[in-house]
Amino acid sequence: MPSNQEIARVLQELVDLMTMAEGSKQAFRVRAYEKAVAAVQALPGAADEMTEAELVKVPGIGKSTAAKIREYVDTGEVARIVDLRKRFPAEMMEMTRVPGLGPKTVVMLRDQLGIESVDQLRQAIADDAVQGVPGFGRKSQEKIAAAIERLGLHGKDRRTPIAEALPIARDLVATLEAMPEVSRAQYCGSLRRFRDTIADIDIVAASTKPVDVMARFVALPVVAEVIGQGETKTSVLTAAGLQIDLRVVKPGQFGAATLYFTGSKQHNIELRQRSIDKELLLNEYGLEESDGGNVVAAKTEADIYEALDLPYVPPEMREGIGELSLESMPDLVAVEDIRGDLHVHSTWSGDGRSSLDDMVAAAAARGLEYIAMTEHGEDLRINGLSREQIAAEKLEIERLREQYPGLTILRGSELNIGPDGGVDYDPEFLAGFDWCVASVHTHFDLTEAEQTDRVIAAMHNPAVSAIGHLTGRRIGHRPGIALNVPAVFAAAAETGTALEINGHLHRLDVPAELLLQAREMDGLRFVISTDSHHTTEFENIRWGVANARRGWVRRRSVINTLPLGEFLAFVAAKREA
Ligand code: DGT
Ligand code: CA
Ligand code: ZN
Repeated sequence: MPSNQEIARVLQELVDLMTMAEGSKQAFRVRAYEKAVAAVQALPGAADEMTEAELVKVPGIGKSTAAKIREYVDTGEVARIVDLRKRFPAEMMEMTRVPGLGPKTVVMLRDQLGIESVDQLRQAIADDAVQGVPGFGRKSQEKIAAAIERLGLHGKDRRTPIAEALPIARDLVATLEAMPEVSRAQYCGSLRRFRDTIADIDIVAASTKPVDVMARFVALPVVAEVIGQGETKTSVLTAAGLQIDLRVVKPGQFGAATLYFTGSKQHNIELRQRSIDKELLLNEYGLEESDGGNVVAAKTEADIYEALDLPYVPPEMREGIGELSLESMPDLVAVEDIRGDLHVHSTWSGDGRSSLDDMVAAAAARGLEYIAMTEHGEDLRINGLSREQIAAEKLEIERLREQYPGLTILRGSELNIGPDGGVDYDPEFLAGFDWCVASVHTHFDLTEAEQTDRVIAAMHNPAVSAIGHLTGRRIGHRPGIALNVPAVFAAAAETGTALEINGHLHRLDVPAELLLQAREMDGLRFVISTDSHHTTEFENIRWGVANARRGWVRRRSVINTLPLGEFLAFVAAKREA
């Protein structure tokens, strides 16, 4: 029953726990499990239907991993993980999210000072109790304290990155919908609005048998602890301490419930006010007449908006920031509009995990009209491509172009923006590429003025058609670089440089809050890309689009919704300017 995604997640937990146990990401067993995660994600069939012998035959899955997969499928648990969780509790694991805290340091903090959580570390730094511990000089203490604040990793305000929560919620919805008692299920709350971090997962299910549904829910392997179990609401915790609230409602009230629990609170308040003005009453059960209680709408969200004479508001826009005052909704970009993917890596890049042939085949199978292969530029150590490698890759691309006449394969590069705004190669060599995206991969600590200058300098390079993952943030792990955002947006519009909206769930970069700042700007153009390093990651286009929608990005400002000719004209316009 567990999906490949769920199994991959279990193995990923094993990777994280083993990293702690071995003290290094490079340890042999850590690498072995890491390979297995990728192998399971890439499996064409269902892993839970494979025998141990079949699993071992899959490249990347060893004997011990195969046994653990079967153990999980058969028992809903892996004994090794249960053991390791006792040694390294979730709160301790969370400490490794703080930049600068590797597994060895975390273990040392516990062994020497008894520090077992981010909260305790924060307190210890404040009390000046970490002096003398190697790696905790005055300067690094300040850095770590600042990172803890910025990442919101402490106290009741602790938030979980979307990359962790979304797969759990999607699996849970699929599991609930597969139950015979459940007619519909939907994750709601901040996750459905596509915030990049969430406090808890809110799920609504429609059923006439709530007691049965709750009983099945608390028995699922994802549930580590039950906080409260009732007929309409049950709250549980995952092993990582993430809270999940499940509400079961009658099928006829499903729309009213998902609307209410999707929020935001501010959006709900405004909807309720609007209802009162119409002598109606809105709550999680439905929209009814204030006198008499006749139900006007409840089954679907669309029914309720319509009854309030409002256009349907997409979940990503429900923040109470003016969306209910609009005459009509903006023509937001949608997944179906996307024709090309302009940020794609293969094993030619050191960190790519699928071959060029496989990446191109996957892009063609998805029906993409054009892609750009953007391997890392030579300045990126280990992962970058020399000019000779670029020349060799060119031959491969030419062969693939003949093999896939329906797909246009652009030859590109992901260039590295140096501290002064310079990029890889030289102008003549750069002119040979069809499309280049330039990104910040180093020097994250420069001042706002320095970062702004370097990004704008890169925009003035005619070969740079787009800026990749603008802030360089890793959600929940590394904050973005300091930037003068209005100045960067103005320069992008002026130079005809597109801003990438990176769909990787760890990045979602440009962040939606920044996109919202650009919603009145007319000249700015975006490109929504997956930054795929594996064939399965083309799927991330959904998340890039969702992030764009949360930032109110319209279809017409996204250049990879354009037919190929118009898209290439955008690239040419900057080069010829
Ligand atoms: P989170 O969990 O902090 O990431 O953000 P949300 O938006 O998921 O907030 P949460 O989980 O507290 O509540 C889920 C939704 O339920 C919220 O977006 C709107 C609705 N809701 C919760 N409390 C209230 C309330 O006091 N008034 C109204 N109108 N709606 C509420
Ligand atoms: Ca929530
Ligand atoms: Zn990059």
